[in-house]
Amino acid sequence: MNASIKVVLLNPPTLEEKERTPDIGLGYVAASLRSHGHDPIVLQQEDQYDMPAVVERVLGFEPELIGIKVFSRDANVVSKLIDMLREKAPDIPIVLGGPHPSAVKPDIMWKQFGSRVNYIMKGEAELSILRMVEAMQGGDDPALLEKVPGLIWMDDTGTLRDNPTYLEPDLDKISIPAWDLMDPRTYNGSFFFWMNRDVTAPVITSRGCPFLCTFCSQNIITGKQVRHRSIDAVLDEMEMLVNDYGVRHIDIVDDHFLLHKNYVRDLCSGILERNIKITWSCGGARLDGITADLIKLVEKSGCVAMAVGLESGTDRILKMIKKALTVERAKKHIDIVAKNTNIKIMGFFVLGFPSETEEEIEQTIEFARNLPIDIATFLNFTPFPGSPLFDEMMEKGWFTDEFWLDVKVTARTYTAANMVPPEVLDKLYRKAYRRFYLRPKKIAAFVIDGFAGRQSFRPWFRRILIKFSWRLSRRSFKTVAAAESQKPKKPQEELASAAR
Ligand code: B12
Ligand code: SF4
Repeated sequence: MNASIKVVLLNPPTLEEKERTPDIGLGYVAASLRSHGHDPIVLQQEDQYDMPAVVERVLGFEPELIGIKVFSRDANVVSKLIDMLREKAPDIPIVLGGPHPSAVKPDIMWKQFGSRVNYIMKGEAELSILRMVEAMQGGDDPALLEKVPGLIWMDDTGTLRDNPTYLEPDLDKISIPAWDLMDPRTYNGSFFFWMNRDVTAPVITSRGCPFLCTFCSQNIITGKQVRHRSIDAVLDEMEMLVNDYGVRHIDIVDDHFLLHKNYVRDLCSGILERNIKITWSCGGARLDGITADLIKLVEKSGCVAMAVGLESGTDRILKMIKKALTVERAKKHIDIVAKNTNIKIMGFFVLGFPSETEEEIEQTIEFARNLPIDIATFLNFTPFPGSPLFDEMMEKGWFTDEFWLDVKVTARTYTAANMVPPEVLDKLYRKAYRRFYLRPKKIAAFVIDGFAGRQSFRPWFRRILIKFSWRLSRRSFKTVAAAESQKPKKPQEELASAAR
């Protein structure tokens, strides 16, 4: 056994939306380190964008290794963070991991970060982080570096090496996330912004996705082969979260939960048999195999909401992005859920794919409007590294390698010949939200759900009410202030305002 080291694992501060739940990826890496006697700390920086404070916080733990999770959208922030850490603590080794290093081509990753960090790792990291620490403690002996799955490194001959990644086939062999290092009670709710604020924890039941949607880069991390945890392992974790951390709601964050009918049936039956008192939701749900019986069981076991990737309202785009779905089938699936349950459905739609026309975007908006879904989330198409569409667009020269060092997922920062212009997309984006939400049916549903105190809408409703009353009070304050200013002033007030 090698000497124990203190490791700070963190995600960087972000300028975009704030996370609400613990990051299980970091939790898994931490659990693996601890299972081998190391001393990890998990820091999530979602509450601040104060770089010097983050640097101070990290260094305050006196780490012997700093591990940073990098989403592509955070590449630029991470770059700055590294420079600041290096300035204050040039000798503490830094390792990067997560989606961005996994997705970006190794030479580009090396060019962007290679000279400033010690290790860059692709893919799932439970095994590789342990091997990396061994290599570090062994003075970066090339024989040890070669054994680190997913490591991108420069060998003595100056050749850039890109070790193959390792996907553990038996997920039950992986320790569950280090929940005590990211206590769900200290986070503020669910991934679903419109969901409850009960104590929530994310759980994964499987890794990997067999689909090949061309806008998605999921399989660069978890692969195409689906690996399930055993039902008992998942139920044990759920029970532990309820009993030890007061968790009341679970977000299943698999890539495509609900796809494997037998697994879903067994899991739901298990929740009921063990009488685990939770509500749950799932993101990335694929409804391909859904039946009325199964969805009723899903609801009975506590499911209150699901997010479904519907992407487009035209078959041409669905085919182009290889979604393995048609508009008609998507509608049929959604109808099965809506007719048989009260599960809230959140549809995800993407606007502005390459070659998509204005008319096609309008069709997607109308498609969303006509579906029996509760929430629609419209996203501007963003080319993520590691996705086939990204590669295609790079080949066409629509952006450069440096693209992700200066991008926000919410804004189009490149120009491409066959895409609707950014200003038109922006207009359609706003129109999509207006058309979907500003209808008597939707407004009434929110009001009824809000007053009925249905938990899934309670926090959002409360927020709207607070905003509304704040606006009202400001308006009445302004009205009073305006009326006051119209009143004839007393002589001394006249003087005071003239002196201002
Ligand atoms: C659940 C999920 C979410 C959740 C939770 C995110 C989170 N904090 O983990 C929510 C809904 C919040 C979310 C949000 C977003 N997501 Co998301 N998400 C996923 C999803 C479906 C599963 C992630 C997961 O839990 N996997 C299971 C765990 C075990 O894996 P993991 O977190 O990746 O961690 C492993 C490795 O990455 C690695 N690792 C992780 N951290 C570290 C750190 C170090 C130091 C090391 C060495 C290794 C390492 O080891 C871990 C254990 O094996 C993935 C798809 C996928 N399969 O990866 C997309 C995915 C990661 N998301 C993606 C995106 C784009 C986003 C958003 C930017 C979406 C947006 N708003 O536009 C945001 C950004 C969130 C952020 N933190 O910045 C992309 C990332 C693409 C990219 N190159 O950046 C993915 C790949 C999907 C896609 N579209 O292709 N997401
Ligand atoms: S969008 Fe969903 S179904 Fe398609 S590849 Fe990505 S995770 Fe799989």
